[in-house]
Amino acid sequence: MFIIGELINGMYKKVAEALLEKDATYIRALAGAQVEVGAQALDVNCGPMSRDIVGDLRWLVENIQKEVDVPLCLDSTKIQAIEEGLKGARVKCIINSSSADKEKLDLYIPLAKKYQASLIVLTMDKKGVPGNKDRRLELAAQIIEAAYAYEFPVQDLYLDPILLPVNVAQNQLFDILESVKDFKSMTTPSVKTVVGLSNISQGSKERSLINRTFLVMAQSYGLDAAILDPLDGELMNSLITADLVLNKTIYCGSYLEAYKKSKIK
Ligand code: THG
Repeated sequence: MFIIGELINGMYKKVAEALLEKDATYIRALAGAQVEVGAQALDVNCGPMSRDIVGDLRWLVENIQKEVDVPLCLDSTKIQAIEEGLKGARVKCIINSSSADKEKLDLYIPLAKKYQASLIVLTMDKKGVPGNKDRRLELAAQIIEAAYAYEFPVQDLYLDPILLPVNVAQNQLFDILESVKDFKSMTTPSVKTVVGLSNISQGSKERSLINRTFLVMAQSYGLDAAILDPLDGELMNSLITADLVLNKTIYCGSYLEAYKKSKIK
């Protein structure tokens, strides 16, 4: 499982404050702490309160990479902000994200190629988030077709079935799991798959339990990557153990420690 730390997001009050005050020390510490416990990439999102998304994303990118050298997952709906982040980054980037609309793909795929970045595409379009797995598959096919047309490597393409909160779309969760498996079977080599894990428990109690239960299930459906809270130790232990059961890592008596010592490389 490729672990993308979710905590540098202006959705969190402290991050929004740090952005406002340009508190680089706080942001750098948050980057370091996530990588320390096993994050292999960091999501970077200015949040809904930012008044200067382009400048804020650039500032975040510049300061985070003073602390860590993992790939950065540039999370914005504003393509100018993403390009500014790409320009400022000396590490590999993941563009987060495009929708499946043709006019968006025509902008984002060439951008990803230009900067040799990976690209996350959400399986949604102007008509909204799909209500079933057939529609997700249809959109996935359109996205893959566009990637082929641009000769964009499918291994650098992450499809996101859009994980919805259990308290609003409980009946969608099984379809989302099956979509992960469906997407993986569409191409050779396979496309990659990713979800924003914490979405599932927004507005619920027992958030950590819901997150880690779904994550383990999604791992067994072939999920490649997740944007998650790496400081949630129980979640990380479940992730590591599921990778072990799925024969992704070698078993030894103290596999949890061994895995953590290796910083989940
Ligand atoms: N897909 C892709 N990118 C994404 C998402 C996705 N990026 C954003 C998001 N979804 C993933 N990141 C988060 C980060 C935080 C939370 C959920 C998803 C979260 N935050 C608390 C909340 O809203 O309750 C904030 C609480 C606080 O203020 O402390 O849950 O799906 N490609």
